[in-house]
Formats: sequence, C-alpha cells, structure tokens
Amino acid sequence: MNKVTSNAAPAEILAGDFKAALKLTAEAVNAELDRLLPSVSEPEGYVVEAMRYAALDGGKRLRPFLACAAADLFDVPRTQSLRVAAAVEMVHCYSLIHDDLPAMDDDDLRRGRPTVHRQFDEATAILAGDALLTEAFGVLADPATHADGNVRIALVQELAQASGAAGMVGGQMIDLRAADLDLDDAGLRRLQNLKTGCIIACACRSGAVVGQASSERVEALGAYGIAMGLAFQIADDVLDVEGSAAETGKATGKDEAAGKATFVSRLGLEGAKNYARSLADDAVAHLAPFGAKASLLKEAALFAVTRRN
Ligand code: GRG
Repeated sequence: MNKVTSNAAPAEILAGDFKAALKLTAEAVNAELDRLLPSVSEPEGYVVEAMRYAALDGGKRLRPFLACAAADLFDVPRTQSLRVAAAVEMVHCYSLIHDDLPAMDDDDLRRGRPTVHRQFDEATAILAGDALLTEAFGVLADPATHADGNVRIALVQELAQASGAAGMVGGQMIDLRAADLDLDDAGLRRLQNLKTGCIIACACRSGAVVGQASSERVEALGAYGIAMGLAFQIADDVLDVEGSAAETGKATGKDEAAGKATFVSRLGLEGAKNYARSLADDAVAHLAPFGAKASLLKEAALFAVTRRN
C-alpha cells in the first residue's frame, strides 16, 4: 500500500500494525516521561506538577511515534530512541501550554482536560512550558541518549532549529500576525510548515540522526516529515470545522470564528481534504529508499489525514 489514496476503507488499513504500534509507543513514552520528570517535594515542585500534568497521559504521541519509527529504520536501541522521542514530546507539550495561554489562543480545554493555566495558574503555566523546553535539551545532551557527543550535539541542533524562531516559534509569530499580513497560499504554507511541520520533521530527522544515518537519509525523512506535517495541519483545520470537542479534546470552530485563513477557508472542505491526501502521498514517496521497512511510517501518513482527533 503505497498511495494514501488507496481504495481500502481507512479504518481497515489502520486496524493493522500502525494502531498497535502507536499505542505501544504512547505507553512507552509515557513511562519515559514519567521517569524523566520525577515529582519534587520542595516548594518548586509545584511547577514540576504542572509539567507532569501537561506531559503525561495525554495526546496521540504522534511525534514520539515518528521519532521511534524513524530510529527503527537504523536499528537504534529503544532506550535511546525513547529519550529522543520524549525530548521532542516535551517541546510539543511546552508549545501547547504556551499556545493555550490568554496571550495566545486563550483556550480552556486541551486533551479533554482543563488547560495548564486553568488547572494551575498563568504564571505556573508559563514556567512549566519554559521548564519542559529546557529539560528537552538536557535529555538530548545526556550521554544516556547516545555515547557519541557529536550525535548528541547534532540532536540538540535539530531540536533548536525546529523549535526556535526559524521553526515553531517563528510559525507561531506569523500566525499571531497573520490577520495583518494578507498571506498568499505560499505564505500560508510557510506559516504551517514552520508552526507544525518543523517539529514533526524534527522527530523524523532526529530518529535518523540518533541512528547515525547518512545525510541523504536524514533529508529524506525530513522531507517526509514536512509533507506529512502539512497534511496533519490541514487535517487539524478540517477537524476544527467537522469535528467536535468530544472527539478532539479541544474547542472546535475557532478558525472560522476568528476569521483565520486556513487551507479550508482557501480551498473549501473537499479541496482541503484532497490537498491533505496528496501531501500524504508526497510524504510516502519520500520513503522509497527505505522499502518495506518503512511500512509503519507509510501508515502514519494515512493516519495524519484520516484521524478524528
Ligand atoms: C507557543 C511556541 C509556541 C508554539 C505554538 C504547536 C503550536 C505552536 C500551537 C498549538 C496549536 C496548534 C493547532 C498547532 C498546530 C499543530 C497541532 C495540530 C498541534 C496539536 O498536535 P496534536 O494533534 O496534539 O498531535 P496531541 O494532543 O495529540 O499531542
């Protein structure tokens, strides 16, 4: 099954290995995050409680899955790939905490629960996000992640590039300014690649980096991640229109209410779904060098565009 536009019913395809693999990765990364973020009894432990609230037991864990599945292509021991996966997930969780703050999206619901600033308070939420971001780099820099310091530095660079002003933060900045910028399609694609694609691509690339893969293979997985990230974001925009808070665990209908430009507002629902499917096909095409070994990553591209949460 190479093309995502396969005729088989999505549920039929996803009933196979991918769903089981995603669940297993989610359980393993939960355990890893639990180990990496131990509770603290001193007064500063309040922020650790908020970090654990944000990072444990929630979310699809797609980015950790991608990091582990990419690392599996290079036979990386799971003890190492899970640390890389946990670091990427920490950055993702930090971004969700900060995105939900009153100064940004001002959301009350995330992963079916009160957002961190609602459950704790705004200052604690800011600190919890800051600390998760910082901790992620600490995890990558630790020799337990890889014995070779050059590999660890390369992992730190990947995450820094993907999460900073040239990546996710930059995308968020454009998003906050989008109403004034009058973005064309290329501008919107760039916004979404930076905001969503870079960290997804980072998960894929980092799996290859910890496996000491050739730069061609790192690039191939990065290109897969960028295409899949955009498909994933467009599916998110579709869910904002078609999904419910019960399914997604967060408020829906926000884009239209805010008059936000998305590929749904540009292309209509069907046009956006078709575009997302063609991007998922593009993502799969980048996996050609890996042959059958990349079958879970192929299914992940399908999941990105058929998911309901
Ligand atoms: C605040 C620096 C900063 C960045 C915010 C990630 C992000 C950028 C904002 C979150 C809001 C949003 C809709 C982002 C687009 C990416 C996206 C779909 C995030 C949600 O990811 P999922 O669906 O979430 O993988 P779970 O909860 O499953 O982990």
